[in-house]
Amino acid sequence: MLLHTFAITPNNRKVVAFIKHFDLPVEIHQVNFAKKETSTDEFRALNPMGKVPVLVDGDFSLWESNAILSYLAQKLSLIHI
Ligand SMILES: N[C@@H](CCC(=O)N[C@@H](CS)C(=O)NCC(=O)O)C(=O)O
Repeated sequence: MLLHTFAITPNNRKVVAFIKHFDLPVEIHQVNFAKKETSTDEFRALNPMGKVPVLVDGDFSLWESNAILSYLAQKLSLIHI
């Protein structure tokens, strides 16, 4: 899995904290806002809103930090929805 994130904001930090706490196999990619990385067609294909965090799991992408936390928690069988 791959997480597109931006280090300093709470919505991003809580997802990274969860990943590190559970030592999940998720590659962390810091987006570069200065280079308008979230405005590219490639990124907008992952999240049409152009915001981070975005989790990519195979050909599935998910945005909204709380949705990502729920998805990861389900993967760990911490919760069942
Ligand atoms: N409700 C969303 C908020 C996402 C969000 O606003 N992300 C900000 C950083 S915390 C962002 O990507 N801003 C860039 C932009 O709006 O262009 C979540 O919890 O993931």
